[in-house]
Amino acid sequence: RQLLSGALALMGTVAVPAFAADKKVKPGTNAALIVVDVQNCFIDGGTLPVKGGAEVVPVINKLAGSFENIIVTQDWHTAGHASFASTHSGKKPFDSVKLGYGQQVLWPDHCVQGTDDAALNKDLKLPTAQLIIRKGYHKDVDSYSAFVEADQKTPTGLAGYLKARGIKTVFVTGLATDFCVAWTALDARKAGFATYVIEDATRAIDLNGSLAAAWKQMQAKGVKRIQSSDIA
Ligand code: VGL
Ligand code: ZN
Repeated sequence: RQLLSGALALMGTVAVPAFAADKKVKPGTNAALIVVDVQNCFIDGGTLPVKGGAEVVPVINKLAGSFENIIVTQDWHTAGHASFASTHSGKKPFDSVKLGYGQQVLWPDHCVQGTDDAALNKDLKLPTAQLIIRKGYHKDVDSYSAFVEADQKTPTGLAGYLKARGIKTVFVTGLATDFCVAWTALDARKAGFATYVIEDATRAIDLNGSLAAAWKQMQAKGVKRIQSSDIA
């Protein structure tokens, strides 16, 4: 019995560090950090604040040091955009409506092109970011995803850009977990990228169970759910 417990104790000491080391992910030169919509609109004081949105900023600033390639996105709507409740008579924010391409959640007016509300949050410090990609700028089509608009066919150009640069793996962060982060991660998988979402570098809107549904879909499509502490 003594021998057995000794062996188990030894296995324990060996197994724990090996498992932890296995779990750390080191982003290589062919990996990119995608920072989704860390804009004033989605942070307290903005037009569509995400609970705890400001808390992702220091996490993302720190993660940036582990990446050679960083892409930033901005939700960038026209005034009177189709995703705004105010555009549809009798509708209020968080209602939904059927548009040409399918069901659309309606939001407060937010992230209007060129406004301070649509600017990147001033505490976000990403001097090494290489591309800022804007989305949602077609008046009649929303775009949660940084890759493809809500019509499911109009590309933003991001997949082509990443492929042209030899990027194979993307790590998605930002706001909001269950909308723009999830749709971006799902489309990254569709485009053939290995895809991670760094959970503590995101915050969710969580509308009618949308957060749990988003994780379920992402996990079904092979998106890996990790924490910033898992990045080497
Ligand atoms: C977003 C709702 C509307 C997001 C953008 O960035 O997740 N959510 N527009
Ligand atoms: Zn939007």
